[in-house]
Amino acid sequence: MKTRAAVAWKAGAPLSIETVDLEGPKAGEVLVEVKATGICHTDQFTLSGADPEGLFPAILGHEGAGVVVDVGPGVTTLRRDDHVIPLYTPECRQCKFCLSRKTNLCQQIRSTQGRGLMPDATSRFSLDGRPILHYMGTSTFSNYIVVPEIALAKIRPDAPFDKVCYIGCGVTTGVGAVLFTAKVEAGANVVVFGLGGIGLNVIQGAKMVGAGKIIGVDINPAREAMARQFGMTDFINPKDVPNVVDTIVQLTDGGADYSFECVGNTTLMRQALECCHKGWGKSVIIGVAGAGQEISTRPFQLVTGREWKGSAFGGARGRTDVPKIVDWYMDGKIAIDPLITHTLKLEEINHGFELMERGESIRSVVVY
Ligand code: NAD
Ligand code: AHE
Ligand code: ZN
Repeated sequence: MKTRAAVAWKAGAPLSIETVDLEGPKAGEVLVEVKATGICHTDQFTLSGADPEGLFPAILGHEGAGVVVDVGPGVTTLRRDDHVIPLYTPECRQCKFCLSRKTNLCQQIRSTQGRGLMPDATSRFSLDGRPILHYMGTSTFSNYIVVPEIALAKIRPDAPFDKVCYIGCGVTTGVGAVLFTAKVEAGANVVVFGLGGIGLNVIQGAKMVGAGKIIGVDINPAREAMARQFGMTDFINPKDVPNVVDTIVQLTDGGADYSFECVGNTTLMRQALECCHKGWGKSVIIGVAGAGQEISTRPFQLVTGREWKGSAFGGARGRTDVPKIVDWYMDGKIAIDPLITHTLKLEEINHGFELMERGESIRSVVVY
């Protein structure tokens, strides 16, 4: 079949709207009509060329929601008309990683997904006979996609696509990092570096579990108002203080219980670790740093009890946890609507990237 899609032909160039060919689902695969997709900073990171795994030409996008149109042979858990969220972190429930119960990083299809291919090592997308690669196993910047069954979370049919698409990455990543990765407890002091599409969701997760102080750090002063609305108690603009780490240590009587880096900046990653409380402070890296970058700190920071860890997709097990997070939204336990600052048509997708780069949007959502 044919589908409209925003194609990334090469790094650093705007996306190009094309009508591409899409092959139908093979065994264990599902054809999905994407109804809406968010634009995450990771899409921008890949398009910029800074992602060592970034491959071109490709159809980017990984924050979508849609409807099942057709299923391939052997698909048992989904059928036509089911509402779904594509998962860049699948959940096969059979691999060593899934069975460990220690991680959400299902590896069943990771090697082909990382090469922009379906599990049979081919692409379903092409134009004039030339293959176009998938991205993060999802490619939600295409109106129709083919996705493995294990990479789809079935969600309730009354959830609005143009809002719950954000649960496909940003909401789950931020809220999940608090609940599933850090397991923040009530009363704990939390520091969030970067108050964008991810960091604001860390704030709402922290508020949800009853955190004590919730300190936000951002160089964009326009982020303060929205962050306060979501539960931030204190705001630090690094440009206004001589030393961010000292300021946080003073505000928290010795350091944060938990910190989250939601920018992808290795200098901030170090600050996020070093602002943590001696003996127990935990710092979680969420931000994705550019190709070849490294983090550093004095080992003494770890010897004296601080912990450094990372979180992908908020530690959430997609098929199990995503439907629950959709319920939280529908029950009013988490907010999404105020964070979706712009709704665009597919033809306007490059404007969505510009808004993010200029710091004018939290999330832009493309509605098909
Ligand atoms: P965003 O662009 O919406 O937000 C980034 C925020 O960081 C902005 O508010 C910006 O003003 C702020 N910022 C930039 N430089 C700063 C600095 N030096 N000090 C303080 N604040 C600064 O991006 P996003 O969509 O929220 O994504 C954030 C990061 O998380 C990106 O690196 C993205 O790739 C990554 N990410 C990771 C996962 C995961 O599973 N680990 C999932 C989604 C996104
Ligand atoms: N490809 C990059 C790494 C990108 C990365 O860390 N991706 C996150 C999701 S970001 C979503 O916005 C992730 O889940 N990683 C786990 C995985 O298996 O990719 C690079 O630096 O190579
Ligand atoms: Zn993302």
